[in-house]
Amino acid sequence: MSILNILRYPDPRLHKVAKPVTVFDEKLKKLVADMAETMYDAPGVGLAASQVDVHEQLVVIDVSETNDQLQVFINPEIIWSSDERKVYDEGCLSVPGIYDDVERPAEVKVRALDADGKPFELHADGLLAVCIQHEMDHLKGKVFVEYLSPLKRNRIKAKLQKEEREMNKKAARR
Ligand code: GNR
Ligand code: NI
Repeated sequence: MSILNILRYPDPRLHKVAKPVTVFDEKLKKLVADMAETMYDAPGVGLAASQVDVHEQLVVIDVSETNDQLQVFINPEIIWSSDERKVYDEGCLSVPGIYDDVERPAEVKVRALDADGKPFELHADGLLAVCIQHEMDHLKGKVFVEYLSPLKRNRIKAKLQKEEREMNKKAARR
């Protein structure tokens, strides 16, 4: 298994639209395992393939306290969402250190395939519902900061670009 590099906002590759998975083979299983390892290592509660520069419709999520309830969603579709909305203070591994409120449907029903290509449906609420919608946005090339005001988004962009420059300077000195 390997830990994959997570793209950081405002990397333009985060805005690519992911294509459906069509082949369910060992290579896909390896990608799922590497994405799970990368998510647990980060640590995060979810990871979309787009974040590791693989532009295929694949998401891993584990919202359990014990980190032993991995859920894999391939080619996910939201087939129902509640009229009720909830605000959640979201974060993102591609936008490190930034948290802000995002309003989304409180509950969703999702249809997806598992790592073997077998279809399943799931009704989600709470953090799982937030996470599924956040990850599916990544697959569409959307990062949660795009829900914030342009002023906030530009401040976040500037802060992360500055951090990136500092990181690159440090790396060059070594
Ligand atoms: O680890 C994560 N935590 C989180 C918290 C609130 C709302 C969404 C998330 S998802 C995030 C991991 C991530 O960036 N997934 O794309
Ligand atoms: Ni994210």
